[in-house]
This record gives sequence, structure tokens and C-alpha cells, in this order.
Amino acid sequence: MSRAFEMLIAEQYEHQNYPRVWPMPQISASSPEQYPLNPEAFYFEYGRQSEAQPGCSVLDAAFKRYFSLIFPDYFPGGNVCAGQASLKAETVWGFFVNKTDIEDFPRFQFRGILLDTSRHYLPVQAILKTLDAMAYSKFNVFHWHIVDDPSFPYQSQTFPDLSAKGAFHPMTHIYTQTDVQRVISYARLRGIRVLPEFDSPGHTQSWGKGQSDLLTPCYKGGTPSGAFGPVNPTLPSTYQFIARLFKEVSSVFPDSYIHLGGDEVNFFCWKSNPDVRAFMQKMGFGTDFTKLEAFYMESIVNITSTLNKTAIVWQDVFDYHERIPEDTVLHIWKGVPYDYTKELSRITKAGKRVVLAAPWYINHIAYGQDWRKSYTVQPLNFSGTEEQKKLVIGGEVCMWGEYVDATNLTPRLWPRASAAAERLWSDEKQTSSVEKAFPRLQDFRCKLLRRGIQAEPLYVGHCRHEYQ
Ligand code: CP6
Repeated sequence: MSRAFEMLIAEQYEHQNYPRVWPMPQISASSPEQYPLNPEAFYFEYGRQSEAQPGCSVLDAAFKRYFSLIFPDYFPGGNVCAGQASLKAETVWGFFVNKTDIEDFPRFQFRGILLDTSRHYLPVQAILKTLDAMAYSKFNVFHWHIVDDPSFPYQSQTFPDLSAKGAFHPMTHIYTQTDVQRVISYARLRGIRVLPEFDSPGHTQSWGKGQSDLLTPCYKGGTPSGAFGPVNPTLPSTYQFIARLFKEVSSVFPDSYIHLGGDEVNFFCWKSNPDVRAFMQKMGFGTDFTKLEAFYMESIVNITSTLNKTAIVWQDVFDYHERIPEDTVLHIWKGVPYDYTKELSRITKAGKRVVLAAPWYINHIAYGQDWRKSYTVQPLNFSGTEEQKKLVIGGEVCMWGEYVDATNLTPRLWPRASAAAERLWSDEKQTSSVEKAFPRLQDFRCKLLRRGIQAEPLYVGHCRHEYQ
């Protein structure tokens, strides 16, 4: 960065002469010069030098959306519907904006939100609404934790029984292929990738309902107890099933990553099962069940590679097993509240890329302004070399669904997730003060309300009248 830019930034910082937008742009300069903003005269234009030109569907659609967001009260005048004249509406107040130059780019390339649609089903509308709000905070990855123990709402073409028997309801609480396509294309238009997670071998109780012999039968006193544990890693049929399921998933979801889970595997059931123990002996794993888990994860990561997708896994997989492909991304969720810095050091030291989620579990709520804690997270503040720091590709806000459904999702997410969004987008030095962030985040919350996102208040106060 040039000296001139550094001075410009220092000056902005002192005089708070930055635009009141969220997240903070990397480089901006406002001048006192003002321009009128008139919906009749305002239009977006493609840059002459730009590779994108009129007809670019993503930008054309964005121009339409943002025109309405900039002029929420504007209705084009002179509308005459068939046989019916409507009043010509004109804006009463023109408004002015300061001339501002902005140059912007993200600090981290991966800025995600996890939604859990297994603990509670989230209607497609609730997901689309969340994608809108994500775009307003410049999040770019929707991590769809689509299935888990309680329910399997993904309607698979290859294995329709998974949702027919494993969803909360086989017709109303599922995501059809049409629903999934709708989510993917809605996200794409907003610059958001959809990262599907099919978490195994643990967290798979619901999978067992529609796929017999997939889960491990648990034993009690020498006989099957009727309960089932994690996916059965000893049977060839398991890997045939996973290969077919992932083949479908990798063609349905265009993103180059698939999240394979791999977290919180409970060995209790595996230990109880004599066939599993015999397999352990045959494979030379002894009584070390982490070796069995490693064997399973290695097999499914390899399946993912043959489908030309890169795997993301929860950090547990690293803990038990370091022989995973070089390009596998580790998702850090442990070490809350502070020890995740050790995890970052340890895992990046092995040359693995990481996504940081541990400090941003915003399904956890507390009295007061907990956004401040999210805001003061410093993702690169761990002991390690410059090379290690480059391996932190971003972070993620997790909204686990035990206590969240469509009734409380939006106010629980917003504007709290926006605190993490600024940490992941903006320059650390320009956004080091929580006190300075506060009024700007309050403004942003009012903007969210204006845009129809029911974001909760940060503290006492009100939104300016034009924001209702
Ligand atoms: N579900 C799944 C969860 C969690 C994980 N995986 C989880 C565990 C502990 C906390 C938060 C979330 N609910 N599938 C761990 C990644 Cl504190």
C-alpha cells in the first residue's frame, strides 16, 4: 500500500470521515461535495473496461434489486394498467449523498454462515431470506448442514427412502430437487456459494431409517440391543452407498467443495459390536477405534476426490488422523472460548488450510451485547509463521438448530452475524474499535429493518423515522 493511502486511511480514521456502511470498505474517501440522488435520473452502468457487459444476468439482476433497495419508496410514475389509471407517485424528498470513492475487496475469501436444517426444518423462504441478509453483510458461503441425527430432509433422487423415512414429514418437511436448485440459483445471483454438508459417520441416526444395514447395530450382553450407532465402517455396502450418494450430491451442488463432517464420533456402539471388533483385528487396528474412524474418513475423502471435489471436514478428523489429502480444509469448531488459537497453530503447522468457526457460535446467546465478543476476534492472532497465517482462508458463523427454527432464526442471526462479517471482510486496523463500530452497526441494523429483515436491536434506541 502506498504511503499516500496509508495517510488517507489514518486521516479517515481520526476524523471518522468514512462512509457509514457495514462492513467497512477497505479504502474509501468521502468529500464534502454533494450530489443529488434522484430515482428518475439514477442508473447503474457497466464500466467500459469491464469484462461484464449488458446482458450479464448476475449484474442485471443485481442492478434491479439494488435500485429498489436504494429507492425503497419509489414507484415509477405514469403507470397505466389496462383500463385503470393509477396516481402518478413522485418522491417528495430528493436526497443527497457525499461524493465518495470506494475501493473494496475482502480480507478473507471464505465468509460463511451455517444453517442446520435437521434439528428443525427451515422452509425454503426462510433460507432465501437468510441469503438476502447474508448478501447485505457480504457473506459468500452458505454452509448447508442439511441432514443430521434428528431428520433427513434432503430428497435424494438415488435414495428417496432417506427423506421418505428419515424426514420429520415425508412431504412437507423435505427439500425437493426443485427447492435445492432454487436455493442454489438464488444464492448464486447474490454471490454466495452453497456448501452442502453430509455429516458422517456420526450424526447419522436419521439416515438409518431409510437405508438398512448402513448403521452399526449396538450390542448389549452379547445380542443386538435394537439401537444403532455411527455408520458401519466394516461393510463394503457402506462405501458403495456413500459413493452413489456423493455422486448425486456432487452433481446437484456445483460448488467444488463438499463438507464431509467427521465430528463427534461416539465409539461406544462400535466397541460393543463383535463384527466391528473382528474387523479391527483383521485390519491390525488393535483396540484403537480412532484408527477405524480414520479408515472410514480416508475412504470417503478418497471417494470425494474421485468426484473432483475438495473435502472440508471438522477438525476432529485431523485430531485422529493426519493422512488426509493435502488440499482438505479443516473446520475449527473446538476451543471455545479461547483455546482455538492453539488449534489454529497446530493445524496450520501441518500445512492444512482452515476455516475458523469456534468463536462464532451465535446460536449461543447471552444477556447483553454479545456481538462485541464476535467483533473483537482476531483470526490471525495465533503463534505461527506468515505461511501459516495464509492458510486461514476465512471464518464461519454457526447457527446450530437445537433451539432455532423459522420463528427465531432471523433476529438471532442479525445483526449479530454482521459483527463477524465485518471482521472477515474489513481491514483489521480500520475496525479495531468496538466503540466506533457501535453506531455504525446500529445504523446497519436499521437498514436491515428497512429491507424487511427482522434484525434484533443492539441496545436501547430507535431507528430514524425514515426507517419506520
Ligand atoms: N451438530 C453437529 C452439533 C455440533 C457439531 N456437529 C455442535 C457441538 C457442540 C457445540 C456446538 C455444535 N450440534 N453435527 C460439532 C461440529 Cl458447542
